Amino acid sequence: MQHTALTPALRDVYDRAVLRSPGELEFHQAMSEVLESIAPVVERHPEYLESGVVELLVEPERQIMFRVPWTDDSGNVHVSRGFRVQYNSALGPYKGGLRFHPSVNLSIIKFLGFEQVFKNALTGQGIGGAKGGADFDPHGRSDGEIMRFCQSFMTELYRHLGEHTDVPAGDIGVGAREIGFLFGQYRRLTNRHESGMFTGKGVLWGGAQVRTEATGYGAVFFMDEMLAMKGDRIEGKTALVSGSGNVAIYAIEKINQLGGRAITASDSSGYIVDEAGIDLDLLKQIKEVERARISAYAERRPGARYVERGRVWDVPAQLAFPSATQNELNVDDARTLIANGVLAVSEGANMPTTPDAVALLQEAGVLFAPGKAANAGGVATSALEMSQNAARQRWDFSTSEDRLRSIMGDVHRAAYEAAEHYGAPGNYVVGANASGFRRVADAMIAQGLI
Ligand code: NDP
Ligand code: 2IT
Repeated sequence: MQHTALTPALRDVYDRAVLRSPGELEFHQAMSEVLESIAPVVERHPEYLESGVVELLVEPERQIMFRVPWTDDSGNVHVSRGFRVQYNSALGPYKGGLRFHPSVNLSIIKFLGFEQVFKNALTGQGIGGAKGGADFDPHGRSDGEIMRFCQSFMTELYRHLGEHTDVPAGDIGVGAREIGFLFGQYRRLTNRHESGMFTGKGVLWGGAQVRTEATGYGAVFFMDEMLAMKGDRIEGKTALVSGSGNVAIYAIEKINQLGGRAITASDSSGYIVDEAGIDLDLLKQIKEVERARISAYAERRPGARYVERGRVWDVPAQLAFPSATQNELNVDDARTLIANGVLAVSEGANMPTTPDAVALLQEAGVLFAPGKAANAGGVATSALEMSQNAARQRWDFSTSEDRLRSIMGDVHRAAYEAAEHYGAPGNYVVGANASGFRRVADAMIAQGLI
């Protein structure tokens, strides 16, 4: 990878981290973006480098890897690998989701944990950063198989969790069903109904209103804030959304509520285009109830078409919300989006846009919101769930949504102002990283580095 913007001192930090973690390409990618962004910060404040805080920040505080044995419905034994990377707890208890997907490995969990540290700092909610998961593939597994997997996973992980220690939530492959099974096993093992040790819980048993919707809604609120700075708005605009999971579905819902028109959704097999606007009830029925493939949408909706294995970014539209997975929008996709006149990109997923694609979009004047700012609404609402659990309160939907909207406004302002302050006006990547970095680094220094 090219590091034209890395100063020699930051490059040394990067090179040492890479030597210590060879082959962890996603982690290297995430680290390189942050280190490049903070170059103007350490130039003005050399004490960050001199104190060693940058070097400490790139190394997780703790990395846990464990065996997860489970049996399928035919009685066959399988072994998965579980992870929890507890990255940084300077600002609060470790906080971040669990991902169940066959691609999961240490590099992916480390990149996600690293991103989470800065994202959580940006929310201003007093939460540290972590990520975890397993290389388990939930697709096509029965409820019983999912339950046994979750129970086995938690049987090992529970000793590392707790409301003041480490508080997981969902991510790819971990939704309401999995969180129920994971929480139930924790309760059984500890004999504690410890609401604050998990977020994204069912609303009947301690879950917060709007947590399900929060990441997708938040990515759309962030887009709205960016457009507003240019005197523009979502209303009347067409939007591309990739993915059809938790983030994508609620991004589509909020785009439509704000008067935009979301026209695509996708999964790992292909994408659908519905120029009339996505029928959200149908999409939810197929994805949340039936857990079927996205192709089923085109079979049931007149006028919609399904494109197998295509690139959702080939469809012309004004706004784009990559909301599936990392590195799903590459430099060729960026070229296509620009040629089709895209105005702005808001990342619902974590690191969905490759670094060269980000650079190209920014050079073309496309507004670009990095995931650690744009998708921070999910974890911010998790922090609101923790507050409600601690106070034994339950806020209603509109109060919770108002809080989310206001937090996204704060996140936007922090990233926007930091970008201006550090000489990169309009560059939300620099702004988000610089602002998040300073908050975590200052807390680490105040608490003593060694
Ligand atoms: P879900 O599991 O609910 O949905 C994931 C969607 O992305 C599915 O449509 C899935 O398709 C697709 N997808 C996953 N992996 C791939 C892949 N390798 N190639 C193509 N498509 C893929 O996950 P979420 O919606 O929760 O998460 C989506 C993204 O948002 C992730 O990057 C996650 O880290 C990020 N995020 C999630 C938050 C949350 O609160 N849930 C908060 C902040 C960020 P298929 O079913 O075919 O695999
Ligand atoms: O990437 C993320 O921010 C999440 N998956 C949500 C984390 C959380 O603790 O709510």
